[in-house]
Parts: sequence; structure tokens; C-alpha cells
Amino acid sequence: MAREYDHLFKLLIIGDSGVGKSSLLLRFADNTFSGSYITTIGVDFKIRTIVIDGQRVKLQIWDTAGQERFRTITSTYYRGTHGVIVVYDVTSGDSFANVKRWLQEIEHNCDVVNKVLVGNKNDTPERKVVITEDARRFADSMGIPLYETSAKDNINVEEMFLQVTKMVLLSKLEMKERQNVNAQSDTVNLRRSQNKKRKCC
Ligand SMILES: Nc1nc2c(ncn2[C@@H]2O[C@H](COP(=O)(O)OP(=O)(O)OP(=O)(O)O)[C@@H](O)[C@H]2O)c(=O)[nH]1
Ligand SMILES: [Mg+2]
Repeated sequence: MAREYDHLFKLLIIGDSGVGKSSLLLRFADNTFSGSYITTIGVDFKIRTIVIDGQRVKLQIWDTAGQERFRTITSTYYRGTHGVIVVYDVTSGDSFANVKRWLQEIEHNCDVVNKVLVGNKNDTPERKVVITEDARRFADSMGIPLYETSAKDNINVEEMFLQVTKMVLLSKLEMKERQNVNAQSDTVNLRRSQNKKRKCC
């Protein structure tokens, strides 16, 4: 039976409690939003398949609890992750300050992984405290793309998920290419050593 997708990627959403991780996922997977706050217990996940350059990419997106008491459970979910979405709330300076801690947690748990930084709740300018320029400077210094989103007003959510998926896809293709080059050079080396042997004989 034909497979229903070409790639299966695991994405992880992390960040302080209340920044809107679950809301971003709900917006992306179900195109809905709820103003009421139900904190995530442990982890949750949703699936959505998207098409990029004609390739079907099935995304398994894990939404973790931001609350400290779940930290030990959520850290186990880094295994096998292809991309991490680090979220802060543009109306909370503390959540932005904590981004460094979240990035350190990624360092602890993953070798190499694609990352994006997301400033969510970018829909109430009078409450915004994390200035775009500061966030951009920080993101640039870390070499991570920055997206300011609103799960509520559906701003930049699709674009952000698309970007991280494209990054993961590109990494996968680059790795495959490297493997092909290595395999080819191994074959050449093998041929050379066989030729040398023949000459010897
Ligand atoms: N104004 C505004 N409010 C938002 C937005 N996204 C989420 N919220 C609200 O922020 C609150 C927390 O959202 P959640 O998505 O549950 O936050 P979370 O990061 O999943 O929180 P934990 O599960 O506790 O880690 C809820 O009341 C949401 O309605 C947004 O883009 N704009
Ligand atoms: Mg949540």
C-alpha cells in the first residue's frame, strides 16, 4: 500500500507556562482559538500533514507543559525531535528572559536540531513589552529565525510552522546528499585499493 506521506517529522513546542504554546498548536492543527486558559498537563500532541515543494510532510507536533513541575517529564520528549519551537509572550518580559534557559535545555537534550524563536500574543500593541528589535538582535546572535505571532488573530502561525518544517526538510536533504557523497567516495576508494592490489599481483 502506498504511504500517505514522504517525510515524518517530530516538532516540539517549549516555553514558559501561559505563553500560548497550546494555542499556537490549536491554531495550526485545527484553525481554532480559545480565550480560556487550560494549562497543559505533561504533554499533548497533534498531527497535520502539509505539502512543501510537492513533498508530503507529516508533522507530529508535541506540545509540552510550561509549568516547572512537569519539567522532568517534558525533557524526555526531546528524543527524536527534528525541530524545536521556543515560545515567549511579547507581553511578558520574564518569558523572554527565560528563553535562554529553554535554549540551554535544548543543548542538554539534543545534538543538532533546527530551532525557531516565537514571540506570541503579538496582537495587543499597548501591552507589548518585548520590543521586536531586541528580540531580533537576540535571535540573530543565536542564529535562530524569529517570528512574532498571534494564535488569537492567526498572524504568522502558518508561516512559522512552514519555516521550521522547511528547515528540517533542508537538513534532511543535505544529510542525504552528504551520505551519498561519502558512499561514492568510499566506492572510489575501494576501487582504487582493488586496482592497486591488482597491479601488485
Ligand atoms: N491575546 C492573546 N492571547 C493568547 C494568545 N495565545 C494564547 N493566548 C491566551 O493565553 C492563555 C494561555 O494560552 P495557552 O496556549 O494555554 O498557553 P501554554 O503556553 O500552552 O501554557 P501551559 O500549557 O501552561 O504551558 C490562554 O488564555 C490563551 O487564550 C494570543 O496569540 N493572543
Ligand atoms: Mg499548554
